[in-house]
This record gives sequence, C-alpha cells and structure tokens, in this order.
Amino acid sequence: IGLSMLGSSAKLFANEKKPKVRIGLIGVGARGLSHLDLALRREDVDLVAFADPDTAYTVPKARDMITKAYGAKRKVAEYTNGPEDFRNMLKRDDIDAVIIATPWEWHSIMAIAAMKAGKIPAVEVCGASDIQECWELVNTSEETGIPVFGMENVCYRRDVMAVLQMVREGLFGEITHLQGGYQHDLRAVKFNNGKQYYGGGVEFGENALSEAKWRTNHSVHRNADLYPSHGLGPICNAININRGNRLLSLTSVATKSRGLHKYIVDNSSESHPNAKVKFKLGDIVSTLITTNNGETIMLSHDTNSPRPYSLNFRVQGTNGLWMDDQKQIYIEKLSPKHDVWESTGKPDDPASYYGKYDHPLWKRYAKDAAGAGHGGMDWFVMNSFVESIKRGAPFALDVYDMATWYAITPLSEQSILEGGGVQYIPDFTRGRWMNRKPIFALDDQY
Ligand code: A2G
Repeated sequence: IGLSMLGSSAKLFANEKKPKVRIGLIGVGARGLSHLDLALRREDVDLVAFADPDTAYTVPKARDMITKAYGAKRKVAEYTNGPEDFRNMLKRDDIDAVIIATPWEWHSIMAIAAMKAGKIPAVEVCGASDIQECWELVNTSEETGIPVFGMENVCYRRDVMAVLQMVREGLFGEITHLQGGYQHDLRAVKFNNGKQYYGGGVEFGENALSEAKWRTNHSVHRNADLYPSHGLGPICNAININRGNRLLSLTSVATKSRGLHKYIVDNSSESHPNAKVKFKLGDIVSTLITTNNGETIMLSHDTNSPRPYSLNFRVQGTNGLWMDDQKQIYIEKLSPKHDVWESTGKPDDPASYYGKYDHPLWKRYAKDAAGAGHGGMDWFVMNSFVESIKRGAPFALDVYDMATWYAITPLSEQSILEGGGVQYIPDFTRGRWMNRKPIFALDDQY
C-alpha cells in the first residue's frame, strides 16, 4: 500500500501540468491567517476558498488580507455558515488541497472529510483524542489514496535542520538518546479578557477570544502530553522513525496542577468563578519513549509555569551531543577542551558548527523565509506542502508520522492514569517502517 499511495499521488499530479496548487483554507484564526498570508504570497498557489464560522472577528481579517493581495475583482469563496460549512467547501471541484488550522477536536474530522472528498489535507499539529482517531487517519488515507501532510514547523527550524545534518554526517557518532519538548509559558494564551488574544484577564471558554476559547478546555479535562510534536517531530527525523526505526513504548508521569489556578488568583482573585475550576493537566508532564533501534527519548510538556521558551532539544551520540538551551555542543576529541562545552556559533559564520552544517534548504531559501512565522520555519512548511503536490512526490512528513505524533497524547494520558504504566505505541505503518527510506529534507529542494 505504501507504494500504491505513492503511485496514486503521482497519478493525481505527475502527468498534468499544475502551475498552481488550488487551495482551500479551513480556519482563519490566529494560525490560519498566518498560513493565509504565506499562501497569498506564493505565485504557485491559488487561494480559492476559505471556511470559518467566526464572522465577527476572524473572517473580516481574512477578507481584508485577500482583497489586499488579490485585488477587489478576484473573488475567493467564503464558507462561514456555521462550523459544518467547510463540508460545502469540500464539495467544490476546483480545489486540490486544504489547509486545516482549527481547534484540535476538528483536525481529524476535517482531514478525513477532505480525503473522502478527494482533497489533500495539510493538517496542523496537536494530539489525538484517542488511538482510534489516529487509525482512522491512516485507514482513510490508504483507502482513498490521498496523502496527508503533517504541518510540524519545528522540523524546519534552522538549528534543528543543522543538527539533522550533523546527525546524518555522523558528527555525534551513533545516536543513543534524545530530548525534546514543548516548554512554553502558555498562561497568557490560555487566558485573556475577551478583547485581546493574549492575557489581560483570566477568562477562557465562551468569554474569551482565540485559543483561550477552546484550547484551555483541554487543560481542564486532560492530563497528558497535549502537544507532543514540536519536540517529537525533529527527533523522529533524526532517528528515522517510521523509516527504518519506530517508536515502541512510552511511560508518562505528571506533576500536580498548580500554575493555571495560581495565574487566575494572581491576576484576579479567589472569588473569580474560574478560581473554582479544577485543572487536570499537570504543570509538567514527562514522557519516556523507547525505540526499535535502541535510542531513548525524553519528551516534556510544560505550559503552565513561568519560564522562557525552550524546545529542550538534545541529541546525544557516542561521540558527543548538541544541547539546545545554551546552543552548546561537545564532541570528544574535536572540542578543544575535555569536558567543556563549545559554542555552536551562528549560521552566518561558516567556521562555526552551525554555519558549517547549515542545512542546504536554509542556505538556499533563508532569504525567502525571512519574516515568515516562527523565525522563518513556517515558510518551509508551506513550501514543502506545495512543492510536493506540484511534483506528485510523497510528503516528507506523512500520515504515518502524523498518526505517530498524535498518538502520544492519548497514550501518555493512559500511562499517567496507570501511575506511569507502560503503553505500547502502535505501528501505524503495519510493518512497512522496515523498508521505508528516509526522505525528509535530503537536499535543497523542498
Ligand atoms: O505558540 C507557539 O507559537 C507554538 N509554536 C504554537 O504551536 C502555538 O502553541 C502557539 C500558542 O499560541 C511553536 O512553539 C513552534
């Protein structure tokens, strides 16, 4: 089936001249608008339609951006009649692909509906509700022959890609251990005052705007690694997960939950109704993962505490390691002083590690990516999606990767419930990982 999927995507596009990929966008909230911006800038993309029920707040912003980019004459269709109207957009026959940037509960529902309608979905990151959801993504993709693109932007972060080059060139020796995580103080994302996207109050749910409207609810009801893939995606590429290697098992533990309640009290008072809410999400969730090829992975989810952002990225091999926080590196016999960290340097310094191993994609496209979201990496995500479709090439981050990343959330939830009980990670490739070859960013193409 792996081959036939490749074949079917080739069948869809390879023999046709597709100067433009015709895209529909589902969700024009904070994230969707940034995809919209990137799509509107590309000459090889035709933004045909968008869907979003938030006519009061986000739809006018999208409309504005479209008119600015395309002029008043060129019409982009709008599907704004409630949360299910995206299904009408999927009925159009002038759309090749859709980008899904909606609340997490909708990702798989929309991706599955898109595949069934013959549209290629690019899906934003999150964690699944349950394992069944992950299998449905895989099964629908295999049954329909429609590939799925997993929009994990951190896979394209410049330092992450330089480290991938170092791994591939053997600088670290044989990889033994990796760390990564989503360590991001989201307190002002989870609460706002209903007038601005971030902070200014302690509301969530219906009284709040943007992510606080829906995302915070997951912290109320779930104790899990809610957002595994910013940390896990880059790690999977470094050790060829689903392509010669696979994740085997995990065990997770969570701290008590304090940060969100404290934020409410500190920024309002004990008498605010939200001070009564019992948040299930532990402040720090730690997950240990084993792999077929003998590496271990430490994943962390840490979104409720005061702390500067960090991916906590570490790649350890038999010769040395990269550690993210201080951008440090140490290679035995190469580093000038035994047992002393070296600086990684900067990408524009070719004499430094970072400069020497700067990924070919970044060398080629850093200028095009400049100014795009998250230090430019969002540009590479869109580029990879669009270029793959144009070439009829398989996606480098595909439905098996997405299912694997998404699965960490329900598995970690179950493990925490069992006091760190071991959970087995499904092999979504059904054994094909043994023969699948790495394809992520092998050159400077996309
Ligand atoms: O914070 C960051 O931008 C995250 N991205 C994104 O996924 C989302 O959680 C956002 C919160 O508004 C990265 O960390 C790369």
